[in-house]
Amino acid sequence: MSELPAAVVDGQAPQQSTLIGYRFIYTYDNGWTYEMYVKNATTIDYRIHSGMVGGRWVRDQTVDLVQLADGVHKISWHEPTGTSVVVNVMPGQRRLHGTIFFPRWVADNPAKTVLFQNDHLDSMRAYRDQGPTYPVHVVPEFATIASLEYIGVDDESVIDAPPPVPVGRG
Ligand code: FER
Repeated sequence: MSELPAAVVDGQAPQQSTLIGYRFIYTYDNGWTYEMYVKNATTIDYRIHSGMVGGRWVRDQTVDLVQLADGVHKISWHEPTGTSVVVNVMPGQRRLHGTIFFPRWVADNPAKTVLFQNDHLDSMRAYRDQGPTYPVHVVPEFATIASLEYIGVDDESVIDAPPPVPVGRG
C-alpha cells in the first residue's frame, strides 16, 4: 500500500508554517539584498537594502504563507504597485528562491517605488492602473540567507525605519 502523509489521509489542516515570527536578511545571486519579517501567518514587513528598488520599505503586506514540507516554506503576494512575488524559503539551508514579476512601469521607473509604501498607497495604485503593465519583467533568483533570527509575532519595532544605505552609496 502506498504511504500518504497523515494530514492527507486524515483530511487535517496543513501544519502552520514554522517561519512565522522570524526575520531574515538575504542577498539574491544578482546582488540585491532584502530583509523580511514574517510578522504573523498572513503578514510580512520588509525593507530592500540594495538593488533595483533599494530603499523601498513596506509594512503590513498581506501574503499567503504555506509550509510545503519540513523546512520548505512558500510566500506569495501581490503589491499595490502591480508587482507580484513568490519566495520559497529553506531556512535550514540558508537558501531561498524568489521570483519577482515587475509590471513594465516599475521596470522602466523603479525609483517611483522607492519609498515607505504605506504612506503612498493611493499613488502606487494610480501608477499601477496607469501602467503600462506589459511586457512584465520577470526576475527569478536564488538567494543566500546571511542572518536568520526568531523574534516572535506581531512585533512592530522590527521594521520601523528605512533600510540602511549600503556602504559605498552613502
Ligand atoms: C523579495 C522580493 C521582492 C521580497 C520583496 C520583494 C520581502 C518586493 C518587491 C517589490 O515590491 O518591489 O524577496 O521580500
